[in-house]
Amino acid sequence: MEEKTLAIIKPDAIKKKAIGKIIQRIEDEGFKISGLKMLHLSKEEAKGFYIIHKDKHFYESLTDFMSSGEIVIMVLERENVISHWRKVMGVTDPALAEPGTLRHIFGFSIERNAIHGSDGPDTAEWEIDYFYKEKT
Ligand code: FUP
Repeated sequence: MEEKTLAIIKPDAIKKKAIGKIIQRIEDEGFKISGLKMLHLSKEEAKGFYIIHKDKHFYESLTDFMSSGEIVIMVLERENVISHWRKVMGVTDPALAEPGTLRHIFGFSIERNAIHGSDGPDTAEWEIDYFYKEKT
């Protein structure tokens, strides 16, 4: 089976009406979109998703931002999907992201950086489960 990753279009990019442009880029880059949904996370859901950062100084602010509006969640597939998506997305801080990357084009700050992508196979599996596994 091909590798999968979790991609998120964050609230800042949604407010900029960039969903269409970002999905076009995803298709142009050869990704298959095998899951897609729009959600508005509660503060608790955002905190759960970023639990790995719970002791960081930016945790409160990041989870406020991520629960401030709708987001679009996607499961992407492709050869080398995790590394290719991170390349298309660009580094965390939009000011340092290479021209042409999504964070360079649509990001505003290290927090409001428009896009998310899993950082490895275990994280991808955990993140996909977080949004797709039936909660019992
Ligand atoms: P990335 O894998 O590029 O999304 O980056 P990180 O895992 O380092 O960061 C996770 C999230 O925390 C990012 F969406 C941005 C946010 N963040 C901040 O809000 N402030 C910081 O100083 C660092 C990261």
